[in-house]
Amino acid sequence: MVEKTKTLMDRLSELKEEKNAVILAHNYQIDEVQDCADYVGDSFELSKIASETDAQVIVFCGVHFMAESAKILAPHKTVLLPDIMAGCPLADMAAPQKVKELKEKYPKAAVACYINTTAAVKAECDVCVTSANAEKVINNYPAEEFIFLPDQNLGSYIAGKTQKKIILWDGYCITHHRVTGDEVKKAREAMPGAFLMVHPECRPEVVEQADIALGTGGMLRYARESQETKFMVGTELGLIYRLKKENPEKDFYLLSAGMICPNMKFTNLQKIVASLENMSPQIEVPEGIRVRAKTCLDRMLQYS
Ligand code: CIZ
Repeated sequence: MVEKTKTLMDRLSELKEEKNAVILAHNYQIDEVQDCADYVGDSFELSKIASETDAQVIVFCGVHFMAESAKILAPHKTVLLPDIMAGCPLADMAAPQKVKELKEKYPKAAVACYINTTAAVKAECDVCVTSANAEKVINNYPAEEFIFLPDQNLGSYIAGKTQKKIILWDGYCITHHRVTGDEVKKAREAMPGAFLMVHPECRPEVVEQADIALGTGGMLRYARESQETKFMVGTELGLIYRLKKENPEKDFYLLSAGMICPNMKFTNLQKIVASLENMSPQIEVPEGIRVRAKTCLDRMLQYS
């Protein structure tokens, strides 16, 4: 470990004790952030940990909507997002006003939102989903028609798994959507025999060519339990670090060199230490929005 990192790690340990803090890192974070975290996981796993931990301060190393979800579930805790500019372009593709307009246009439809939405959008929706539980929630929720937002690719994927009617929103994750069917065809030719797992945020033509479509938690489980030893991975680069760490005897290759989310790379060890020293930037959610957004998240638990 280089001297500077060691000093920062020592300082982080002192601050964690002094402030009674826990460090949560998303699966897409850079290596040093994953290594210094108390827990690494997907956004929902981390929000649940946030709500159950005894720590008073939660340092959420991810993007803005994730820290908001932690604050929604743990309103009495201080939630820090080490770089306030770490946003989610996909979450920003949905605004509460447009949700209200669509609800008027389709009065019989329930509104299901992906967890990648702002608290203000969740407050307008009936039920939240993650990529891991979307199919189950949609099939179990008592409605026959859904407005699904904001990810059109995840929405199309679910539409193929249910008899229910899905009205798609036109949003997408820039990191997953950039991969084309042609690129996948070439990647498969270049690496015959590799098992291809992709995220359902990828385009339908990419998902069709994959061996399996899973969220990050599902990919980690599959890699651990399967007999396969060589994987091509169609999701954000950060997951490759965790996959290799947990399965040192297996090989993992990123499906496409462009699968890097710039926002997920904003956070580093130095910013985590600074956020605890300054107790900033803190995430706040207005109570009126928080209570309604929590209902949307609670229903996800109820129907998944
Ligand atoms: O829910 C999450 O953490 C995201 C954005 C992706 C995933 O599949 O874990």
